[in-house]
Amino acid sequence: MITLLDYGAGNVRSVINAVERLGHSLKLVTTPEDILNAEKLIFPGVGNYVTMIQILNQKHYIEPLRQYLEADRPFFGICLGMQALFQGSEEDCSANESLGFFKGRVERFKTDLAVPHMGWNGINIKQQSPLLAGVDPDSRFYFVHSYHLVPEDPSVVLTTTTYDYEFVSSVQKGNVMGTQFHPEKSGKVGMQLLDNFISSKDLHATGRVDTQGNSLAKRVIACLDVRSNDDGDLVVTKGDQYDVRDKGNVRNLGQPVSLAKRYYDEGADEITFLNITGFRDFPLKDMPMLTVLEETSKNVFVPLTIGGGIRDYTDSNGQVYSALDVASQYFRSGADKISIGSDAVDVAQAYLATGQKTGTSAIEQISRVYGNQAVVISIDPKRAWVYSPDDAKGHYVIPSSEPGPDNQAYYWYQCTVRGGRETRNLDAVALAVACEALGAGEILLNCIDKDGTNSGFDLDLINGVRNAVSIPVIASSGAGCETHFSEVFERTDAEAALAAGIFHRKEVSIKAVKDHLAQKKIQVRQ
Ligand code: 1PR
Repeated sequence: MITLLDYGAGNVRSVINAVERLGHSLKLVTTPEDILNAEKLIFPGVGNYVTMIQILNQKHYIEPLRQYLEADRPFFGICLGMQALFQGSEEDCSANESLGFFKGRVERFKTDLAVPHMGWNGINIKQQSPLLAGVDPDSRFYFVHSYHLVPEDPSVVLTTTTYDYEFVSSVQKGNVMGTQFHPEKSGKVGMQLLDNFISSKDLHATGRVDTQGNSLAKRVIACLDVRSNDDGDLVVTKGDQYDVRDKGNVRNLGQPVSLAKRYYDEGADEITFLNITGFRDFPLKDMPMLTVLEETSKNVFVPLTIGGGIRDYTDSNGQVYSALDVASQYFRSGADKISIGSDAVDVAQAYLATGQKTGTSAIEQISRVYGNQAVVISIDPKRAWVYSPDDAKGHYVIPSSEPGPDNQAYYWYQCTVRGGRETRNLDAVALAVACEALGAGEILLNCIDKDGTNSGFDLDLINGVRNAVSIPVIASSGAGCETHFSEVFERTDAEAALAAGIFHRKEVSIKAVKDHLAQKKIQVRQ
């Protein structure tokens, strides 16, 4: 029997699903005594360090956890669950008490690379441990964090990982261990590691080693635009420049849950669901997307992002739901990240107009509770043509290689809301910068002009946004063949590339994309 410490934030469903998939039953901690009675304890932590430590203190879990750890009983901390074992974090300026089992602190990445460190990275193994039995030293695991450990005692280091510099990515002392990466999101190799923790009778490390692992891979993401078709069934659809109808009917390209499973099996590094009519249908009303997430997360052990309809909402009975309520439901149902589209434009416009952060916007609230790595901004820009840069003062303007519809020589990337139906006087670069300042952790950069065209990614747009922010950017819209992926990674600094149509129509497989990238010497997870 595995005991899971769920302090109520982040996606613990994935860990539950992974443990159950491995054939074990699981008990959730609901009282401090449950900790002391555990045989093996897993503590998955995602999100915000301050929130986590506050909750552990409020629930009176600190003392029993300390007793459990001091007795050298089996403990596995994941991400924040490992960071909690140390004495404190740069993220937390309050007087809250951490577990302090290991000496050392948690510090923010100091690098010019994108922070959060997000994606599939390798491990350099420093100790032989039953936890890593059967794990190929060339494996990559899924990381998502802005802070990393700085232990005082080097003998507790189990693995390190390189992201600009080498940092500690897992620790072990006796039966107490933890990983910065997420085994429950790391596909088969992650399942192996979890199984090792659960099944090994003796977990003690057996000696020093020194292996060199892989570096961070570029991510290939499959995107599923989801909506109800005209018969009311939830389907994956795909448009051309956001028009998803063909002869008046919504195109049906498959069922969301089975398609997501197919992409996981084919090697997708992440799966993104966009509820494309979320702007008009309140997501918590009949909750079909929650069911999609619940079902998908039972079989898919890579990160899941969900977008559409994340905003404050008042229903016909006057009941008020905050964007945080909506996001919390999504996280509880198995999402690792939520993506905000229309609401982010409204929030950014208000912020840019006043220069004031209210602290109450969806971006700020959700990132405060779940961490900024969990908040993706989905941008839907459309080219706005102008004759001269002076016609678009204050915007990021591009000289066009082809003349515009009325012979214009320039364009800028105008933000839209409601699935491209409304435009705003705000450009995509300014939106991305404002959202980063408000607490977003990643940008999903679509382009309406390119969507569904198979003509390649919009490299000017991607460079404009990527060079203006320090958070990861996912290039999206326009992928038509394998070379478009190598082009976007060679000619921009995008951390990930997303496609929909070519995967749904089976024109190009995820494996073919990855084989091509590997041949071009671009790091990918195979
Ligand atoms: O505004 O917070 O409710 O979120 C709505 C979400 O739905 C946004 O993320 C928005 O991008 C998305 N959305 C709204 N309408 C559409 C539509 O297509 N009519 N889909 C839509 C956006 C764009 C990409 C697409 C890529 C790759 N889809 O996700 O998958 O362009 O396509 P390709 O590889 O086939 O070219 P809110």
